[in-house]
Amino acid sequence: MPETITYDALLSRIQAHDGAAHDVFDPATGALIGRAPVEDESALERAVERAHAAQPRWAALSDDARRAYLHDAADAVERWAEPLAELLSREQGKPLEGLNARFEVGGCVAWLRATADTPLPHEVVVDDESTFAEMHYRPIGVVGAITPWNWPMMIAIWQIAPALRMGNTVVAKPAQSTDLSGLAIAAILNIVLPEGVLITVTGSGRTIGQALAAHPSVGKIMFTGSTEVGKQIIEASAGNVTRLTLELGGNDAGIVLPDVDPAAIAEGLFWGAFINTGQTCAALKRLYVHDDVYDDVVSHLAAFAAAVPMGVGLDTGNLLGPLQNRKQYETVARLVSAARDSGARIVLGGEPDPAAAGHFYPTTIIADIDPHNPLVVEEQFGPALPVIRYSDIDGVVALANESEFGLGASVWSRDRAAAQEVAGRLQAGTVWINSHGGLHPMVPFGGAKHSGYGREFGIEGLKAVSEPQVVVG
Ligand code: TAP
Repeated sequence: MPETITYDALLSRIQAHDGAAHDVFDPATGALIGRAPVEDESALERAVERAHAAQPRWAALSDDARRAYLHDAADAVERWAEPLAELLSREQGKPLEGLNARFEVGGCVAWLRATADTPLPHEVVVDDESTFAEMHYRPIGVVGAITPWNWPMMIAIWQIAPALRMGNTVVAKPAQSTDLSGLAIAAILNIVLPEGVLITVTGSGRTIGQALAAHPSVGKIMFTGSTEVGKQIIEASAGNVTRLTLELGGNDAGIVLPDVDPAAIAEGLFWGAFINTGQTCAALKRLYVHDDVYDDVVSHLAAFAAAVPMGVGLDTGNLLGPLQNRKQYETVARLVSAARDSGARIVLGGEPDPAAAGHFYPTTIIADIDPHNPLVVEEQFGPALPVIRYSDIDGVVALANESEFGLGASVWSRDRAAAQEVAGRLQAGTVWINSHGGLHPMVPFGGAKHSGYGREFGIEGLKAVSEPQVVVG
């Protein structure tokens, strides 16, 4: 019998059928969509043991064999793409269309294939009369993969695919508010992967996540989430000298120079800030605009923003959705209230509908705001963008760099050399020119300062999940 590729078939593979579980609700409608298992530390212990036992066989395969598995996994995700996107939309809230659920599933396929195809040959570091030395990249062992709820399938793939490619096995711990999405993407990969190579354990971060980070048989933790939890992972893993890649919070600045065409950049600014309804680590979260073009940039941006539909993800035409959870909704509401109370000008939005069933916060743009207002200083992680006026480039660079975060930044100008000069003064892991937040599987990505350390993607990303070994002679 061929597999039945439907949403119900996907849900029945991953739902809790017995044992401890929690209800999962659609953040757009409040409807119950399923039940997710809640596992305990003994399940984590069993998972690490299984992954540890499976690792030598997986590592003993040739690199080509593991690359073929990743392509087979990409084929499986392509076959199941529509049910995966539907689940993502129902559980995370993001619409099917636009840079949302189908786009995220497509990103999983693209990253699986790119990770399979990235070459990582031995590197000759010295070859002279006295010495021949090469760098080889060996597996670490078991990798723990801990993910957030904003891009729950794609970020899982960012961690899992390179770890598998390099001969590690993986124990994955999804964010509890999107654990069906984490279970689903792993279940589809497991249609093709050998037993024990990828195991998902669901449950609370404070128990399962902490135990994974502290486990002596886990050689590396790939973590994406908040800076606060990142610090807890550093502490939990220190005793085992566990390797860490930490992709943490961000509060990306965008700096608009005075020579821009405000109409031409409005769309790029909007999607830089509002992709995934603002719930993106490297979204543009504070926009600094030169006084000469300030009013025009604000009005073109607000006009573009007002026309972008927000609503239930499965309804045709919507490009923005709800906040994924109530806690995040409350953070955005608190920060917008603080901005309003300070006398900042609400150009668009700012008035959520109290009767809405889901966690919808309207697209909000706030102008004439103090650079030290909480909406500017804190990470809002939602659809509310502060636009700050500036007149002095040294001053605005200093403001951009004041943040403890340093994930991304952008500079907007018709003059590439001028933009690059400003880019060179910004403390951020990535600086985009005339765009914000675009990622590519071959371009290393990661943060400076409290946005974390280590780099994902491309050759750097493969090296990050391997143990470098120098072979001399
Ligand atoms: P967190 O609360 O940090 O949760 C992230 C993950 O860590 C979840 O799976 C969580 O499990 C788990 N966790 C919680 N406490 C833990 C502990 N003590 N030990 C180990 N694991 C623990 O973040 P979030 O709310 O999901 O995501 C929002 C934040 O992530 C934002 O700051 C955002 O900027 C950042 N983020 C960064 C990036 C990149 S690439 N830099 C990408 C996306 C998001 P539970 O869900 O069960 O608590």
